[in-house]
Amino acid sequence: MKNPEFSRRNTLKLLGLGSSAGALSLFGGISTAEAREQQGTPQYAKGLAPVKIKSVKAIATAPQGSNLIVVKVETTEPGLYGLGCATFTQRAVAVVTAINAYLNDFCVGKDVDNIEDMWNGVYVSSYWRNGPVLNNALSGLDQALWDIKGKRANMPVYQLLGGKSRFAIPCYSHANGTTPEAVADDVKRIMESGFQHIRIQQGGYGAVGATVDKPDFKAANFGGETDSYMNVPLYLKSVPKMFEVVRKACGDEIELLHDIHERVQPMEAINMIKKLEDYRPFFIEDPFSPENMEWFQQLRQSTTVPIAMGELFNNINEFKEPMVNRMFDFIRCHVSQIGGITPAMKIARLGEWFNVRTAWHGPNDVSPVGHAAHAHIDLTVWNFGIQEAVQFSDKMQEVFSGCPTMNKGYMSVNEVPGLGVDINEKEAAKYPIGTKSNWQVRKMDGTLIRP
Ligand code: GCO
Ligand code: MG
Repeated sequence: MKNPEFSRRNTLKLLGLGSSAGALSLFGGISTAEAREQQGTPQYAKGLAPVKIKSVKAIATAPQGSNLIVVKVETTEPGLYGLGCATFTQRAVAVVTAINAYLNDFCVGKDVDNIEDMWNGVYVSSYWRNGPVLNNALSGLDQALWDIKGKRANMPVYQLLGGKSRFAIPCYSHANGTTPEAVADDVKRIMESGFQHIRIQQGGYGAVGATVDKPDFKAANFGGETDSYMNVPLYLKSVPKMFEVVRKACGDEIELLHDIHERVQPMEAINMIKKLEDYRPFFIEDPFSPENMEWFQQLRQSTTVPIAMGELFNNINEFKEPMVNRMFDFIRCHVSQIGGITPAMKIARLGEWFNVRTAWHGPNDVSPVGHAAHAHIDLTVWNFGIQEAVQFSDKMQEVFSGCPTMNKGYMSVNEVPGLGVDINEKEAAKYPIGTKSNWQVRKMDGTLIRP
């Protein structure tokens, strides 16, 4: 005879009361509380107490000159900690304060596993939000929590993000020179090391380094002593010439990129980009300032040269619509400037639906932890475009172990649980950060240029 207790309704109620926990107590001979406790603790953490955040601190270091900020999240599980990049090199001290004075208090005692909730919690915790300082602090925490989750899951973060869509990450390197011929020589040198994508700049941004004449504002003692001068007409003429010389010297195969770095008037940028069509640029970056997003319509109607935009973006409202309206082809966010891996994955997924590919900002003022975070995302997302890469000096690798590696133009991550990068705090302390940065660029009459 069927035991009435086993009636379907009772079984469902039991299961409803805590799903399989009830079943476990029914069939496993242990108390419901034990079963719920056991059921509440997923397989990978069976026997492990829930892990809480014990402390959040900023580690500041500058082994290669650029100020780098890394967040270290320590947990209640001995030896388990995470690292995340919070590098805003021009205002590094402000980010350190945001982390040590606010983030630590907010996070201590909270569960390490709920990254999405932690992200949104910190994001609104200051009421006012979306700024470079607070977003970088938030990014450090976010990346560190992903690092911890990878270590708890015993797998590299890219596996948590969806696994590999490619065997390694194609990257671009930087060629420079004060003349087009010198740039071409530098491109050849970099091609020999296997890169198939190379950014070309003559004299740095805005050809500032290729200008010899003394500007009128300096003769008039206007502006600061260290302010630099940009000869806009010379720059606008030099870029098409540089592409012509490099294409002739290095061939049609190599993918060439250039960064206008928002330094000219929108219509000047549009006219110059049109002159580059014959040289098939892979992308032209930051033709306009984030303050001039409306000009993209005009640009799209004027030329089909692929465009990359975004290292200065902080706020989703700056790029959501332009992406949906396909106003550029590559999104170049500085991942820590927008708040870390969590928002970057959302931006990449959004881009997939509108053919906008990723090209995360990856210069010297990103820590090796940040470069690793880029790489884990890059390995996973289908709409990956290209990754900006840098070389890590020996000093840098003494401070940071497990840095991503470069081989023939491809970046690879350290195949260990988490993001794969660790820090030696004693070594890091040998290279204190500074507060000086100079982004004052002026025209002949002294007018400041958005740098
Ligand atoms: C790039 C960038 C950088 C920035 C620098 C600012 O495309 O790599 O434009 O070089 O100028 O990161 O601190
Ligand atoms: Mg740039």
